[in-house]
Amino acid sequence: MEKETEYFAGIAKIPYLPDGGARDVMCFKHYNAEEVLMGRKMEDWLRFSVCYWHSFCGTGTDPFGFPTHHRPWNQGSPMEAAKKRLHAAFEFFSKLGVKYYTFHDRDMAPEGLTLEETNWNLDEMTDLALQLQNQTGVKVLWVTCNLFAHPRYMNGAATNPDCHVLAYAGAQVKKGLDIAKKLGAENFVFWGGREGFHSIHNTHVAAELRHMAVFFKMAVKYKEKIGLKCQFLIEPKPKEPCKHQYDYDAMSVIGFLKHYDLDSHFKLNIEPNHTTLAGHSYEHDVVMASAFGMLGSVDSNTGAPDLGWDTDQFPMDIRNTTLVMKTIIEQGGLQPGGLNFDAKVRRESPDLEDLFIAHIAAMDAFSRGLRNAVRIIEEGTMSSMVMERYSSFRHGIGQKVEDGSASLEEMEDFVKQHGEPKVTSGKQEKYEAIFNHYI
Ligand code: XUL
Ligand code: CO
Repeated sequence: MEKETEYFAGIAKIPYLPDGGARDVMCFKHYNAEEVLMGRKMEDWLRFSVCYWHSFCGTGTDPFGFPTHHRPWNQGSPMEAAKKRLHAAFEFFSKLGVKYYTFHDRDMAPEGLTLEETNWNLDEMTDLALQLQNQTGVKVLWVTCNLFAHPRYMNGAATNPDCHVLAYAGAQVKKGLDIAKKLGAENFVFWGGREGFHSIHNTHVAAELRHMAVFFKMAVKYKEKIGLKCQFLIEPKPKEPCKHQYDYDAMSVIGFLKHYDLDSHFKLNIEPNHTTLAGHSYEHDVVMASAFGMLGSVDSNTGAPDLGWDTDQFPMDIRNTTLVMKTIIEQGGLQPGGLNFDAKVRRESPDLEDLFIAHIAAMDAFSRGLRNAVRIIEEGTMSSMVMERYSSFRHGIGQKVEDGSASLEEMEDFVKQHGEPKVTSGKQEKYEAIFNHYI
């Protein structure tokens, strides 16, 4: 057999060198995969995943400029390039030491002239993917269907006003679920980039939401039929490409799922850059989804607040990673989800080594976040302050409110007996000072 090209020649398996200096960027200084923290290996808390589309399909184009990333695997016919890309990706995963990857159906294999031809391309490419997965031990964190790039989807997929387009999306998802099963994907994501509207004048919002719910129900039914064991995830985003997207943020999606009785079949894949686009703080939707038992996975990236669009940058801020990891530990981990780097190296970072530097730095940022969160939780200073803050709910009238047995009449009796509540400081600055102690 012909020997496969080495795409990242000169780069060996990335080592853990905790004493590395400031200029040593091709090593982990904090991520030590096998090290056990709070009873679990770092790699199992973090479950890092590389996304296929940005790192292997991205070319550095932006709305104003041509490609700047000329990758050696983008050569030959579309299918030849797809195979080279897959080999390059698995070399990258192995050298980086990441156990998971994520992809859209259309990143993996080019679309043909008909649905049948497209599906043959997918069959051929996923045969190769399965072979490479078995050789390297790298697994699929999640698969998703690209229901937004092709012109047929310009008015939406599951919410398209034309049922013919909805049918196409359904056929595509059916195949997506088949390949999820074939490759042993642990999750399946729905991101509705064009499920929304640009003009309220031409949009029947109630009908579109109903159709989207029916679409999800068909997916649940087919998943059960083929015995696919994976977690379904919806990824909220408020806008871009639509002016308004139905899956606006965590709470909108949770409300939608509950309304249509779909909440037992889905969790959320939260992407912080989408959260900040919705006008929330970085950690907001991670915390909100977790509070409802709905946090399934995280597309670990960050935006640039001064730009205000989806810049998909690698997460580098230790405050943010600490808050996310604290939430993840508190809910007992993210499995079967993970931390997927839905992030792209900048257009101005075209070197192949930039792909490594970006992932290593982001993995270290999350490892520092994990280490900080472990200290915060193990030392318990903040949690005991929070416990104390809510202590009135542990006895008497508070306990009755807590267990749902209280009435308004009892509230009135209580106030008549005890008068005015005393003014209590929220101690925000004290919490912030303590949090900073761990960063
Ligand atoms: C788009 C986005 C997608 C989803 C998968 O903003 O985040 O890449 O993660 O379709
Ligand atoms: Co994403």
